[in-house]
Amino acid sequence: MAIINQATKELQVKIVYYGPAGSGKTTNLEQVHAHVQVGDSESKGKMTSLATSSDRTLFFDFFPLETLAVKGFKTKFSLFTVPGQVIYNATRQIVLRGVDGIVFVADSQYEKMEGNVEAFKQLQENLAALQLDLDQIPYVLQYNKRDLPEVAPVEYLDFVLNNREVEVPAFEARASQCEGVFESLNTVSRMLLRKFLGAGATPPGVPPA
Ligand SMILES: Nc1nc2c(ncn2[C@@H]2O[C@H](COP(=O)(O)OP(=O)(O)O)[C@@H](O)[C@H]2O)c(=O)[nH]1
Ligand SMILES: [Mg+2]
Repeated sequence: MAIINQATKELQVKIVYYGPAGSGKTTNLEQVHAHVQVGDSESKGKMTSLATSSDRTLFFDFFPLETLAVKGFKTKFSLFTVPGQVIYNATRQIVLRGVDGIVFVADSQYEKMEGNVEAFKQLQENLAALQLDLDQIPYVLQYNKRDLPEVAPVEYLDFVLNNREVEVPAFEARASQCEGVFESLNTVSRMLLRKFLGAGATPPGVPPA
């Protein structure tokens, strides 16, 4: 749940990277952490691991340079990944608590389609368990690993994952090359800023050229 502090003029939003194991969620966070533009070193938190397991929940937050002046509000973005392995569903639910926006990271490879579908279905179930509804939460789809040979066409991924009542923005990505990473983050951030501040487009930051 976004926190709007009228006294300090701070908006705090929580974005969760969700998807099947190995789709590239951690890679997204690492790329954002490495490349996001912030005002000074204090505006970017350390990448923190919330749990000790082979597939960790990662977290960091930052105040991007570009959003400092949206309606006088400073916006703090908190980014989380969830562990993708099946056994960690309890952790995924905990991480989803208070979520404002979601980047669903799908693995574009044909052989991963069932895992994508399963994770997407489980996302909705996990939200329902928290009395949340995906229809009420801004989210984008990221079709990652486009560099690999056996990937499904975008149309197919759209057909499988983006066929709900409202079509959402979807991005092709090569997260390990930082391609599509900021496109996804900026878009979901823009949706959040619009929702909570009614502000126009103000992406959280582009990586250096
Ligand atoms: N070929 C390719 N590999 C990727 C891409 N993005 C991530 N990976 C790799 O996929 C593996 C799983 O990525 P990771 O971020 O740990 O997935 P997570 O389980 O969703 O957090 C790692 O070896 C990454 O380097 C991509 O765009 N293309
Ligand atoms: Mg991971």
